[in-house]
Amino acid sequence: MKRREFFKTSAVGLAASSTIFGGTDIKINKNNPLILSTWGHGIPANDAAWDILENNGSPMDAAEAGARVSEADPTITSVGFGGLPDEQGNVTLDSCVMDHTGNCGSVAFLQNIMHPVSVARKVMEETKHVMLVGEGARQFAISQGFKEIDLLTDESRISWKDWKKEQREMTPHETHDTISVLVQDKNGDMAGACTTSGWAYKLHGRVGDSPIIGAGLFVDNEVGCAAATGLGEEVIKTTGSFLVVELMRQGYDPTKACEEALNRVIKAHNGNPDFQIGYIAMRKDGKIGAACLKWSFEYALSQGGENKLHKIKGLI
Ligand code: SD4
Repeated sequence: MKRREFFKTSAVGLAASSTIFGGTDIKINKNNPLILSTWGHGIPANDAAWDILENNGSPMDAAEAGARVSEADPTITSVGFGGLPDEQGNVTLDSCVMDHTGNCGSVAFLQNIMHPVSVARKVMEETKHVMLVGEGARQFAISQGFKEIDLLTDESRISWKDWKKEQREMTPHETHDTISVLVQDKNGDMAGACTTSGWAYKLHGRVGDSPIIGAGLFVDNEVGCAAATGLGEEVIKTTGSFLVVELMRQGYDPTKACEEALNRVIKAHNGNPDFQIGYIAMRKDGKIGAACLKWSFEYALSQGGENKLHKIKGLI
């Protein structure tokens, strides 16, 4: 065999072995689409994502559509329109997307735009970059046809004014309802989206994990995908979502992978962290998992025509 042909054959061989995890063969989940998202508002997000899959949309289309539902809902105070502002009263948004080819896009510290997830997707598809922040991200959004709006609702303005009177430090577990949406389509391909207004009354300019690829979200179409909610600073320190996916690659079951990623945080905080982190994970064979540090966590799972909320307890 000629050297060049040998390399060609080897490359095919490598691609074919993409379903081997920790020495175990795992079949790719096909003809069984799945949508997994964080918290109770994952339910309407999953419904929107499911509609897209049913109409032959891509997993990326579905994940984006799901995230947009929470972004547009003024009653969700941790995402998009109606999200609680920073300490100066500015709503600043973080979001990212990643598709089945490993392509990704992200925006951080974006203001006055209703759908950061769609701007993140435009960054992925229309630019050579992965991440745009702040004023540059806003200008890019406008150049792409996004309209500017005031993201502060009457209710969130009142909450911010009340907070200003007391200046109480918000504990991180009070502000952790980021929406992350993970999707696997009927071909077994995966994509994800993550979007948030972040930590309520944060310092102006603060960016969390949600727009950071590998922290708030990671998709590896060979292995699986994962996403985070909770205290972004601690998710970033452990590259949480990437870690969960890598643990699945090593053979960890999705829930065990989420738990192991959280164990590292528990260890770093001497066994007693006083904040919340939740992970959701989806493996290439269609197995899903989730875990959270403390208290409880809910995730929404759509599968086979059912869309249900599941509640789990914290590890500690
Ligand atoms: C962040 N992970 O910015 C986000 C917080 C969150 O709703 O989950 N907010 O740290």
